[in-house]
Amino acid sequence: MKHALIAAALIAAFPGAAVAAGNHAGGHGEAGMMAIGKPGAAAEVKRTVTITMMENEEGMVFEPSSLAIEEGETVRLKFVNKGELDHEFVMDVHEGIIEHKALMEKFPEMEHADPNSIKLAPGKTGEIIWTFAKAGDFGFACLIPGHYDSGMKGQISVTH
Ligand SMILES: [Cu+2]
Repeated sequence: MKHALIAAALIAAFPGAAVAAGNHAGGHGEAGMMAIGKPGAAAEVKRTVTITMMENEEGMVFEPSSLAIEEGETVRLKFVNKGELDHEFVMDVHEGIIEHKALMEKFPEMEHADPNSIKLAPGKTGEIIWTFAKAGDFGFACLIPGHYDSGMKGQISVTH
């Protein structure tokens, strides 16, 4: 309910916000398909990558901060929040991340339940199984205000 109200407020405030807050599925035909791919099936997983979220002396980081994936590959992304703060992971095209970051700064309470994102409290673990259907350069980030600017961002390179 809270989310619906915020969404309505966003759409009222920014006519373009529905696109930024949505799943970017529009116009691509296949349900759930984003430029970066779509939720994958566990049976298709060939590889597991563990991504740690944490704070360190320099700021906040993802470890590793870059992923190299083959087009069409389904990967189990496992997340461990080893920090003392909540962190999240959102993956998207770079423009999508920048738009979403601006929205989060305006509406810091915004929660997302998009399949391409996960938010973890300190000490928690989670996973996303994802099919990187198309080649391209993508990004990931923690969009909790201040975290991206402290270093919580990375790159996903999907190649043929
Ligand atoms: Cu964070």
